[in-house]
Amino acid sequence: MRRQPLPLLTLDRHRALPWWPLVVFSLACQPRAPARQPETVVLATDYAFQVPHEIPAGVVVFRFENQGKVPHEMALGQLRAGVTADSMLAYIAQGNDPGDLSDGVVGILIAAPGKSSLGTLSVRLLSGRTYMMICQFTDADSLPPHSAMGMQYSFVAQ
Ligand SMILES: [Cu+2]
Repeated sequence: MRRQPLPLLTLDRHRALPWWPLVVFSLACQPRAPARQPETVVLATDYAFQVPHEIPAGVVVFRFENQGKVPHEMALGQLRAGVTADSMLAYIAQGNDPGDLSDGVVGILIAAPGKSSLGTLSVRLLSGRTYMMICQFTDADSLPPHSAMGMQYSFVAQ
């Protein structure tokens, strides 16, 4: 016994499938451009960071603007769970390696004087975790790093 083709697949003059469902389906399946994340702007001055008061957990896109007269960096690190910014600073002040209390550097942005960083830093911040940003640049070998002159900032992602 020979099978008859399924009626839906039969294309002839009398049973032509309408074309518009295919167009609607193909338009619905088009890849969409990802939603653009708003940027969180971190300002650098000589010698401090200006950061929004609250930084939410989740994906955050940082942009770094240098309003100072010397180059600055924003090196962002994630502290180990349970480590506070104060305990980290005390640990560093004792001459210890900050890497001992950190999960690592999340990323670094650099900006020339009066300029914005050429790129942005997209980070997935974990809720309740503490992050520190520092600038380790120095203006001269005889001077301390900018972090010791005030360029350090910590926040807890909410
Ligand atoms: Cu700096």
